[in-house]
Amino acid sequence: MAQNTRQFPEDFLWGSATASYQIEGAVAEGGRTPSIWDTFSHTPGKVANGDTGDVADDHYHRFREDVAIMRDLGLRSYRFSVAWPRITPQVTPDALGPVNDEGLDFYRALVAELVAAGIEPAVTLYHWDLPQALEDAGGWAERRTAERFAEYAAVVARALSPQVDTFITLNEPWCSAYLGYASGVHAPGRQDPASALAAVHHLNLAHGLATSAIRAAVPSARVALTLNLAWVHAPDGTAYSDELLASSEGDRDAVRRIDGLQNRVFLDPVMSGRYPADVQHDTAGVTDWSFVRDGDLELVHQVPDVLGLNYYSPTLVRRWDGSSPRQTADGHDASAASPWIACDDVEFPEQPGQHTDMGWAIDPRGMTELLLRLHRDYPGVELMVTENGAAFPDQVSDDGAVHDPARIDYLDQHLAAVLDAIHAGAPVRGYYLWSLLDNFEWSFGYSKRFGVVHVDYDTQARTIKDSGRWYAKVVASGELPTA
Ligand code: IFM
Repeated sequence: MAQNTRQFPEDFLWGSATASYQIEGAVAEGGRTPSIWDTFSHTPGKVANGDTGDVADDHYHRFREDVAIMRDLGLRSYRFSVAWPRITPQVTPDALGPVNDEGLDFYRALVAELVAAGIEPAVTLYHWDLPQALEDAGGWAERRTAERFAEYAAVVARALSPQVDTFITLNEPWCSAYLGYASGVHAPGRQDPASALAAVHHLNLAHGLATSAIRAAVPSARVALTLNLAWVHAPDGTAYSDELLASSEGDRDAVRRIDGLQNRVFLDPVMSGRYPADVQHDTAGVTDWSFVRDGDLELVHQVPDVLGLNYYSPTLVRRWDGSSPRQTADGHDASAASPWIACDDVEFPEQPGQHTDMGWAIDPRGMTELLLRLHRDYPGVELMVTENGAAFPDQVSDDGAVHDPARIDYLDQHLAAVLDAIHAGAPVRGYYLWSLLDNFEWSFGYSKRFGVVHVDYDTQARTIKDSGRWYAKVVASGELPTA
């Protein structure tokens, strides 16, 4: 009998993902103190329409209803993040401060609800809501933030184990470092490339220290790291390969640089205990990298049990000729500070084809390519798609439903791309759809909808979209429908 090529492995973990500041609300309840996103979103002009996460999806009060929706959808796993300022609200750069039981109790209750519904929790420890007090002392540009993070990580792991067995140290450190400290379009909104590169190192250090701390506190825990890696390619099809390190010219140089800043500056130290020499060389005019102390690379070099990939869109680059209008289809504002440090001669042309409401090109090939690259470079490590999904301008129709065929199409294509990687041998253990609920999309506020469940922000009514029903069928059958 022919192999069903649309069928996933039997033990494939089907889930969906959210993050604390994007859904919880209740920012002043349960002993929580402000995070950098509270400060940033309350700063005029930083977030579309002046939106904040003060209420968001009110998940803090409605988590039982949300877990019931997940159960109805038949989800096997739920990835959520813990808000650090709920757990140690008095943290300072020198001391973690007392643990706030009320904060832990919220997550204990959520985990209990999930387990009772037969849904496996996966916990992200840092999804961008840094306690403001730490930012006031330097934030991720300051080494002690990484040290406190490791202590906080062990507290959470101890409190939520064994009901939770997978702890993801960081979500997308690329965004924390470059959007937070170089372009400033994310909290804390700083525009200082040297601080951004210091943040890169301290985030890597935070992963390493936290991994050791979790493993010491809870030896049975599985530790993961989630990176938003880029499938970087040029108009002539050149994609990153190590050969580009030797011959860097024109578009090939652009591919190498962007790959270095987005992929290798995180993968190389964590997986191999070294920083990419070309990135250090390219950025030597910005910083001397003296924030990397003797012995740090051994601390950072903590290979996770699971590597999480967040993939949404491809990254098309080429060498900018210096005269024609510079293209920035990656979404950064050409007239403002760039997240791409020492890349003044790189531009991001628009990729032809369809785009989501974020303006992101739709190209599932990157999903397969990145999973295969991770498998080739790190053969023993389990892989997980920890985020994938799309924003579209959904509306509730007169029939009361939300018809979102474009999202169904996007999910179908990207799940097929995951299957391609599995068939080629990549050990991809699961997939978390971003996102369960429409939510606070950072500097875009509530103007972008990623959920498979629609949220009416006036009434907090939840409506499962067509894509949610479609995903439920895929989860139940373990296979993609044939066209
Ligand atoms: O909403 C974000 C999420 O917080 C991190 N990954 C990308 C998503 C969509 O932009």
